[in-house]
Amino acid sequence: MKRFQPPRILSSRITDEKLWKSRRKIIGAAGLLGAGTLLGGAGLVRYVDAMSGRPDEAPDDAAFVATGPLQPTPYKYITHYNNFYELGVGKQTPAENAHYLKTRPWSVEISGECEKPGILDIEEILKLFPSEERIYRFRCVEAWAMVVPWEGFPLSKLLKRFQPTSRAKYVEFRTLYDPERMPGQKRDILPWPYVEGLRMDEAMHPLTLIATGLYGKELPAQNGAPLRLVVPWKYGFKSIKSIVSIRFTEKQPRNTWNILQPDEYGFYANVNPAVDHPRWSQKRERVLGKGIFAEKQPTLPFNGYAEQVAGLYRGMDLRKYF
Ligand SMILES: Nc1nc2c(c(=O)[nH]1)N[C@H]1C(S)=C(S)[C@@H](COP(=O)(O)O)O[C@H]1N2
Ligand SMILES: [Mo]
Repeated sequence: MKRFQPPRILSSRITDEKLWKSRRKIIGAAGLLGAGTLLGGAGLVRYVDAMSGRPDEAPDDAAFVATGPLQPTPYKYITHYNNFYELGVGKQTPAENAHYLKTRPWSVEISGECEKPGILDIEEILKLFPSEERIYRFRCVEAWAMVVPWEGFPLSKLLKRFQPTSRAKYVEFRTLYDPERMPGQKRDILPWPYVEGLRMDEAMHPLTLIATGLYGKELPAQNGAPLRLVVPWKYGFKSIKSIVSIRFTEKQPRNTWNILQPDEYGFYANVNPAVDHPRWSQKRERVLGKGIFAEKQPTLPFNGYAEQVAGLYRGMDLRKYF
């Protein structure tokens, strides 16, 4: 694996990040689970326009401070250290190949166990479901971590519109299959298209987000434009990008990484420092943007969202259902 070289900072990107910071006021819990449960926890956190920033990474950001425990990772890292095999297997190739992924026209088909299956155009989706900002921790199974200020809406709002039946126990998601727009699909590195799945209660959980933007801007292609899933208490691979199909199912769907290596990647993939990946520890994580020599930080159960989601798994053996 190539060692990560911090990307050159594009001045346009700096402006994006600065704009975002200057226009932000107080960001609360968006009325979601009630601010009380969240503030001070690792979930949605309250930020104010105030000050700080590490001079080596955001020299122009000397006037910003996160008052909560979640300080967003600089835009350049979130957008230049990606996993998106459809746009290349390197960490920086998705950004380099972003121009291949044309995101218009785009539509999403909703099918399976629901009363009102249908197809929604991306413009319609953006109109129907106004976006809110959610600052979430992100933890890749490869043991790196960051904090991402997403824009998006709860997946539950979209799903409810199609009226899932009582037979809908799971939701399956698929990425676009189009080797012209996704040149990585010309090679057999993964079985295409990329597929992911959630249990219905996970999909309906208020933390589960459809992201359509980043730092107050449209989602960059390399982060899964025009819309991707974000499940902050699960390892990164569950957060499937560039979705074109959502299907309600009775049976548990197989997800791409589980098909490929079932002993390494389970269906649940809840962040769990107590259950190691067969080839490496999951106890600690490297924080992107802090430099490769910085001390790793401990990984938290459910990536810090245990208070909100541990109840979904009560009584389950999380070693077996990893
Ligand atoms: N379609 C698709 N979705 C994907 C992937 C992928 O290769 N293809 N990689 C996954 C993995 S392993 C991770 S860690 C996250 C990375 O998201 P980010 O690049 O926005 O940080 O996307 C996930 N979603
Ligand atoms: Mo990942």
